[in-house]
Amino acid sequence: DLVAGGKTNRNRANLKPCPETPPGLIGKITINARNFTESVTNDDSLRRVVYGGRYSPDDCVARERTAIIIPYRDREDHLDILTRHLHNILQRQQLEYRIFVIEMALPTQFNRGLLANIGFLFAKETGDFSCFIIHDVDALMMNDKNLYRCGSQPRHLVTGSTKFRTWNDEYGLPYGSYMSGVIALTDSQFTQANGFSNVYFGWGGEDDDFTNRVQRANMKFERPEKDIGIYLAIPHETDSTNPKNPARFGILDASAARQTIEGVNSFYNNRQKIKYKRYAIEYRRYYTWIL
Ligand code: BGN
Repeated sequence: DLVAGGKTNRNRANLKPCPETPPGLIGKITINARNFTESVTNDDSLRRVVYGGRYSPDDCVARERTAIIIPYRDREDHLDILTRHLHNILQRQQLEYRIFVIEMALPTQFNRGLLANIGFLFAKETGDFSCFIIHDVDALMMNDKNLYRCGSQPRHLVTGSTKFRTWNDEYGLPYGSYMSGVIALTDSQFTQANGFSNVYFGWGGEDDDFTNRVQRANMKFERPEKDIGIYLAIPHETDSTNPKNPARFGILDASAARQTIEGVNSFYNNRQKIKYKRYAIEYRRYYTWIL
């Protein structure tokens, strides 16, 4: 019984649950925007990560076993910053967790919803997770009290991001029903919504579709307190190789009719189970990478 950190702990069965409120939290985190990794590279947390990007506290039993799922393409610098940042904070939050990075084989157009579904299915196959977090690659949480746990309803962990800053709010949202960036759902919540739609290729719409799915499944997104769910978006150029999907408006309009026939349960029309071919899997230092 080798636990995280490489130490053998034969008394795991006797461990107490971790406290409801993790004792080591700091609150608002300062991130050096000119040198993102500076604040975490000196931290012991990176040494405690087990290859494949996982961790489990060795002095208590975590209250949540969280799978972080990052739909990904072509943002290696962001991934490096985000994963270090997460290891640093999620360990302070005393979570058991693992980071999965799901990448689509080119030349297919990016499909964030499909990757989220596959990440969810893959994580379920891999471990016994109590919470699934679909995470943008460029979103850095700025308050470690934003616990990466699930709730009795699906959770939108973002109350504001620098990506949507306005003249009077450093951390904004583009519109009230925006539920994207970082979301946390249990297996049953994600399944009840039938996951994401698989048919949005290119940029935009898949997240609004998912918001509608959650609502139609009689659930409601909840957010943390305003000053807790704040995020720094790593600045980047518009991604010219992931163009806006011009069909997204029409697809979104017809979203209700597709909810039960395509999603995490099936690819389309229930004719086939969602299928994907795994080209590669690598247990990298800070995350598990699946192509
Ligand atoms: C919305 C996009 C979202 C995106 C947000 C924030 C659409 C659907 C057509 C109405 N939605 O406009 O996908 O996350 O902007 O950038 O394009």
